[in-house]
Amino acid sequence: MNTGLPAALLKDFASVVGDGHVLTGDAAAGYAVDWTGGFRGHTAAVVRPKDTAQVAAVLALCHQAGTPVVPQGGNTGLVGGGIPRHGEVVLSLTRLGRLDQVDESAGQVTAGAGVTLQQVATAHPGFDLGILIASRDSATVGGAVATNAGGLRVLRYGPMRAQLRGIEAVLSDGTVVSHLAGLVKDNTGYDYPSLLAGSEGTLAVITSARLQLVPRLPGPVTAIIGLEGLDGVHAMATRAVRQVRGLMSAEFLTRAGLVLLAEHAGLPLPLRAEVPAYLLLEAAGDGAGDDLAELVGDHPAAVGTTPADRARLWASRERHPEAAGFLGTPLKLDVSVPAGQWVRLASEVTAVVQAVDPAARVIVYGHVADGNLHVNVVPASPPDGRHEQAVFEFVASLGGSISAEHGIGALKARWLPLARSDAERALFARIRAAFDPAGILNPQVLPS
Ligand code: 2HG
Ligand code: ZN
Repeated sequence: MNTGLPAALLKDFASVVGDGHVLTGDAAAGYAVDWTGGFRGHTAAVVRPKDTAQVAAVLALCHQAGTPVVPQGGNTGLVGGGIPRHGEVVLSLTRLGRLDQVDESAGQVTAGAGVTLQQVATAHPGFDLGILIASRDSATVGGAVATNAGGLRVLRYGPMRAQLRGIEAVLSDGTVVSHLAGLVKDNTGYDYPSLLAGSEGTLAVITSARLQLVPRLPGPVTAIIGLEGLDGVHAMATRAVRQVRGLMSAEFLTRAGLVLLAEHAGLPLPLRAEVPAYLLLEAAGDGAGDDLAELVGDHPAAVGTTPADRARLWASRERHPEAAGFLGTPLKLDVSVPAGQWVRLASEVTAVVQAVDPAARVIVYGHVADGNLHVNVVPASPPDGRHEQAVFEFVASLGGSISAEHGIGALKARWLPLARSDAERALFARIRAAFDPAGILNPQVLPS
């Protein structure tokens, strides 16, 4: 078989990780496509090391051969950052599954890059992971750090970078750097763990992370509230942030998305009332239920306190990313604007998209307390960049960012100049060259 890589290199990979962990041909195909089907690549080989030493040895081989590498975690990304679109070798980190015991004194844990977020969240009955994302059963620690994942509780705990207390990583030449003590106070030079958070596999390959956990709060309450319009959602979300003790999440969803989920996935609508806009709120700890009840007043609402009821309510939100997929292959545009501007973005973005593609379908939802909306577009015209251009220019005009929590990846690389100045991108290039002078790590992602 012609794999496009020297046979000797494949043999060398196999001598590091074992024959069974160098995948080629059909066995490699699943690693070359994302879950939306929107990003398809090809790879000569998927290499699956089991520990840091093997990652280092594989990278040293790639470095020597000048072979480009795409690091990949649970392959749940939405911007093509982990897909070998140009035939790169895939370095799959899912076997780095070591999860240490939770350090109860520090409330921290050290987890291998391949540990799933759900495994971290359930590692100890008294602690939780501050990050909650729908793909938590597949998404891994390494990928979540590399993309600085956000999700459903950022308003309370911040993104993945805020949970990070230390990192172990391998540079592109195979050098291991490790800083995992987890000290809260540690002013001993550059904070490279923080720099690797959000670097999208372009600076180093993360093999392990030291994570700060959060106390698991008792008595979580979830509510979905029906509202007349987006201004109502904004007003209630703003009040919730100020008034609801223990607020964890404030999520906006539309009837359009819920109707698609009802039609295609049989998911029941959360409320009997026919309302255009919904706000999901979750709070936990003392007084959470009372505060939520007071806020909701006599608006139509469904409230859940048992795990089953809460899961049912959360399904309406967590399955929202699937909705647009029932209409075609969606473009997933994750953007943020200043908090006061999200209503304008959400109300006008469909018209902005339809100005360049009149029959395009648009579903909008997201993390409103963070000003972060997910604009899911199902194009009718060829997806030639016109949709991104229209949305990103609109977002930039509102003072927003073209990537809130999913990264730049391959999808948005062209539009980075909308978000970052020439001087900033020149600095990015210098940082990148310092970490990876050979330029073999995810070369097509986040180019500067
Ligand atoms: C979410 O908030 C995720 O559900 C995915 O960030 C968003 O699929 C999307 O566009
Ligand atoms: Zn999101």
